Amino acid sequence: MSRDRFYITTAISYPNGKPHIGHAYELIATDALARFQRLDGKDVMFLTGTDEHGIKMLQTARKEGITPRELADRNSDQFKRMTQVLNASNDDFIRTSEERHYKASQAIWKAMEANGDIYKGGYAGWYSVRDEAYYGEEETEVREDGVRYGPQGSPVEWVEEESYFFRLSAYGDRLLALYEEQPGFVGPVERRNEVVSFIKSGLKDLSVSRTTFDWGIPVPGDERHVMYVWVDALTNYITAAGYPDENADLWKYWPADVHVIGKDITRFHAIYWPAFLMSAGIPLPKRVFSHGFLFNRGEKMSKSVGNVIDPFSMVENYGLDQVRYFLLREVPFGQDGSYSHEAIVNRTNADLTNDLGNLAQRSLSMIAKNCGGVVPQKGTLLDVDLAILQQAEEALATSREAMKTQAIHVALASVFAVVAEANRYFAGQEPWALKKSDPARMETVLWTTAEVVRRVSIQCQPYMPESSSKLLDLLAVSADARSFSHVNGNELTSGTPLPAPQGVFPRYVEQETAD
Ligand code: ME8
Repeated sequence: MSRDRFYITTAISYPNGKPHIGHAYELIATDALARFQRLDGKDVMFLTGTDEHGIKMLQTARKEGITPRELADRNSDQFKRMTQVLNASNDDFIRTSEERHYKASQAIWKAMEANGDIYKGGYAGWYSVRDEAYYGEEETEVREDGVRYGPQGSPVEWVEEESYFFRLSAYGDRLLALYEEQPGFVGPVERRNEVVSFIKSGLKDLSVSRTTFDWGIPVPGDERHVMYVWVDALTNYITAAGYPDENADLWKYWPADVHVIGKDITRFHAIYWPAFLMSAGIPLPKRVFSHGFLFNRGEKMSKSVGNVIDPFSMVENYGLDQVRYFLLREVPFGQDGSYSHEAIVNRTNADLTNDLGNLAQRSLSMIAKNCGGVVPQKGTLLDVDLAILQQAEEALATSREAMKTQAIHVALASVFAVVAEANRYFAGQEPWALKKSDPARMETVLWTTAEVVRRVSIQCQPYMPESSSKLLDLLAVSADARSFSHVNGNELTSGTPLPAPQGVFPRYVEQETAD
């Protein structure tokens, strides 16, 4: 029987600089969503990569005195390294400078052209290099410094040149119908509303080629033009699925189940992308989900302010799973969030070291000392035991529902509610006091606690893969019994030898030098 497929993507990042925490956040969240579906039995394809063309790349390269390709090579390697350092489970890493991507981008261009949606004209209007976006004059404003800015707060410049256009204006009604028929096409709902009102204000045709530089994919049949970077960037999602070879094995993954992106690029994914696909006769992705922005103590990160936090040093300082957990638990996915040293330390010491870590450590060391280092006897389960076991099982149902709408924080909260309750259970049952009075009952309480730790650890894998795996090792759970189908069933067998217990979540201790 063929398994359900699940294709999930991140945005592809501009490698005009090194990866920052916003990039790390998106990758970690998308990885958690991908791992969740994999553990739930789906055949998952997870894609990430770098978006290497456009004027922004060219300008940065010029400033550094290197070619855009050299800049792309150098920084793309950093983004690849980030996938490893963050333990991302992506199946592919696409670079838009690859041959396969030139083929796909030229093919979609030709398909849109064949459909009568591409025509030549002249463009005169405002362009933001930082956003690589065209803006209508009404979306821009001149500020006190005399500079004109676009809606995302980046400066815009006047551009006038010969350009090919995409007949975006013809797609307004079809796009509105799409959001009507598929209310989940854009999430969260605030982003959907923005997109709808933008379309209702009237769509203009989109300039889709440039002639003033050549760092891009040549327009088929007119090589003086390169494609507007967003035409090629969006196409990456189908390049990786084998387009234009619709017989390619990977094409089975298209349409994507969800494109995970940041809120600033919703317009490109929820308007331009489905319009290009409709024009080219390619099925549409099922959903676009825009997450919020991360701020350092509430301030926007920027190189000039000097508060850009390097994800590599963050992982080194706090630990990978601590960073993953913090970002996924603390920030409701879809909303903006803030992080600070104190918030990370407090959250991870409280939830990971004190709650989950201690639960595992206390129960497993009691087992090592009092039950001969094997899984204790289950005995007769009382209502209190059954209740906590059941809550651990129910968290999975809650998580499955939450993950349908990328509510990662809700899924994670349901798992950690079990951990908190299990700590109350353990304290309330006082297994240390039962040691003399009722050793059989002590074993049952320890068995129940260990079994809850097993159920919880399986469910923690999408968020904290490495630590969860260590916990499952401590419970002697075999590698083939770690998917979600084993949460309910395959319970710990009394008498199974267990390895010596070890702490999994060390407490973060302030160092003299820490700022
Ligand atoms: O936009 N917090 O690339 P990019 C959270 N190449 N997310 C953030 C963030 C922050 N502070 N800063 C950026 C691009 N992001 C295009 C995408 S897709 C076909 C092309 C997110 O390197 C941002 O919203 O500027 C985007 O989803 C991703 O990081 C890459 O941003």
